[in-house]
Amino acid sequence: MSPLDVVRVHPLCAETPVAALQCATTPAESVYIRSNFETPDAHDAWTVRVTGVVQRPISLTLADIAGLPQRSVHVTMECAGNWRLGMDPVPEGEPWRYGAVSTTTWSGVSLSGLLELAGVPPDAREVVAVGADAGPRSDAAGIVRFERSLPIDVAMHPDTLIATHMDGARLTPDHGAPLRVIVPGWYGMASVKWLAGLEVRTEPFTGYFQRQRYVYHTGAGTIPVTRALVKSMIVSPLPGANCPTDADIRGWAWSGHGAITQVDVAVNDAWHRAALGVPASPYAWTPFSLRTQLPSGDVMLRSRATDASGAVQPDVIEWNSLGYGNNAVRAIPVRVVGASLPAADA
Ligand SMILES: Nc1nc2c(c(=O)[nH]1)N[C@H]1C(S)=C(S)[C@@H](COP(=O)(O)O)O[C@H]1N2
Ligand SMILES: [Mo]
Repeated sequence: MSPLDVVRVHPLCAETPVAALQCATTPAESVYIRSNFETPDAHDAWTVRVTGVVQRPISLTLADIAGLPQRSVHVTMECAGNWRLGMDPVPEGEPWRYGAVSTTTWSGVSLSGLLELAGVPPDAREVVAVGADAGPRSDAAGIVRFERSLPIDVAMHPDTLIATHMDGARLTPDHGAPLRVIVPGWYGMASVKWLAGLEVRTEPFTGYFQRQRYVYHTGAGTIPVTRALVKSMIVSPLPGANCPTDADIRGWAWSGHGAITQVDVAVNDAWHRAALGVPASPYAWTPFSLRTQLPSGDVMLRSRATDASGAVQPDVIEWNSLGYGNNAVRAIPVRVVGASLPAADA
């Protein structure tokens, strides 16, 4: 079995396969990949420049960064376009199914450490992370660079990292070697790969990937895509599976707006409260499970998560033209074949 389900080869976009989605920590070779441009070449002379309204513009080498205090975060990261194919009509963009989400450990240094070395003035409002990748876009003039801005408080949070490692090994080229940003709780677009610079600003950044992409375009206006919306995913049984009547329904729930407080699972139209497990970290998905009797025949399973902010997954997503943030409750059709699992005490 291939470790990734490739959606597009150039630039590489690939999903985590369903089998790997069952794992609490995604096997490193199956962590999804989403690149807007071809992967730039990493080299030992790589530097990150910290510029803008800072007190002292600086340039750090890989050795400088290796010398700063090290920190790790264990994070569920989801692409804002995950589950785009579930929208009707399907919006433009990569045709992601359910696998543009993964959970792994990222290690490196706090981004704030670099900002503090450069000196952040009190009126700083945003920090733009500048990627080394760029290319033409059909709806923009000239060459567009991958750049995204973060509010200053998010950039200064100790768990917002500049990562050098994923799952204990050096970043691979497709995951952003030699340096990338990791912003726990935010959709993936904030976690800029191939980090070449940080620009501290007092005025809002209006680059292509800030204002023309990674925004919710709805009839009502344009809203930036930021934190991940509350979502859940049943990973067992799989859609189309043959299930015994004595079923153990399991999955993951996550949100960038707070801890998961409740997951409900529906068997056809009857909703049951699922048991919640303990997430591996505050930024990682929460396991849920429901052991229940299923009726024979064709059965529809659904899951609905609630987070600490009170946000609940909607039954139907508000369509947006770029197809972001599809966190609608998903229906999993299964066929219940009657045979029972052995009783737990047998
Ligand atoms: N420089 C750069 N950073 C980037 C991107 C990109 O195209 N270029 N894609 C973003 C998007 S949309 C996502 S979902 C994540 C994916 O990170 P991964 O490929 O390591 O899974 O990277 C983000 N960082
Ligand atoms: Mo993404």
